[in-house]
Amino acid sequence: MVTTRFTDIRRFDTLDSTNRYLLDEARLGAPEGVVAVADHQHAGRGRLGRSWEAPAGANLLVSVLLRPELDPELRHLASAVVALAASDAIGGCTGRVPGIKWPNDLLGGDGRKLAGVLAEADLGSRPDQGPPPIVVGIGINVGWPASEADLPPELAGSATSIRMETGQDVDRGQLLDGLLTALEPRVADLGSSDGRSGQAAAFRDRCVTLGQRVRVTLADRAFEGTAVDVSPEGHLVVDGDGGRRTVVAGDVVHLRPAG
Ligand code: BT5
Repeated sequence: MVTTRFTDIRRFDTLDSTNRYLLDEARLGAPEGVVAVADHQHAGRGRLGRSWEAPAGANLLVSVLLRPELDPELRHLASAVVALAASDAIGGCTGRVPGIKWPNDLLGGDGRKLAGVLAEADLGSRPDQGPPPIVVGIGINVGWPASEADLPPELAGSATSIRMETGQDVDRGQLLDGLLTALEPRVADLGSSDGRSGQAAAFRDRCVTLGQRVRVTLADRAFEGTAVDVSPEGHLVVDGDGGRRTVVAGDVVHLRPAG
């Protein structure tokens, strides 16, 4: 593995959540680059209080601690680079590079969810500990579900895995190596303006949401339009009936195909 940043890899049989663990470590002063991997999570987190499901030993459940110097409106780029690195790593292991649904999902060929990304920042951190920590976690469905029959009713028709997509049994350790190796230069890019716009452009190139008619649900309203661009900050630009709007990842409850 070629990485200088992600050398402290902490492995657990069981944790409540790798994101929770690293947020606590960050509060205690852990540096950028600590990685937490669990075979099983008993309280895996999705966005906005949703949960992330995976049986023990089947999938990759990993979080990384970043401390990028990013203005608040650029923070989504921290999760964007993790999604990109995961897409790189899956492509490296299987020969098929998955597309990314803005803001945080990797999709299989038929639009089912193959992986989800959750970024959580500790904005109350002490200034003497450097930029606020951002913990970015990703759950990649590797071996589970093995088939549609494995899925609980609430995920039927909406989740897939590397196994289901390709028929391959990918080694989770190799996938993690690939992810961290791909992530290293992408995180380094967050430190410069050119690097950031390069990462946003890479995200735009892999973003399968563009060109789609979408329904964007925010906390207090919803609207429809066509997703036309990803901004240099990583926001989604939507051409709607009421004009062009820029949608920020943290404000979105759901983004679904319209109609
Ligand atoms: C996400 O949330 O997609 C972020 C998932 C992040 C999980 C990782 S695992 C390592 C780290 N530690 C954590 O505690 N979390 C991170 P969201 O967009 O809110 O999607 C959650 C929704 O996806 C759920 O409400 C389900 O409908 C669905 N879902 C749950 N588990 C799934 C799975 N394994 N595959 C596909 N869909 C799933």
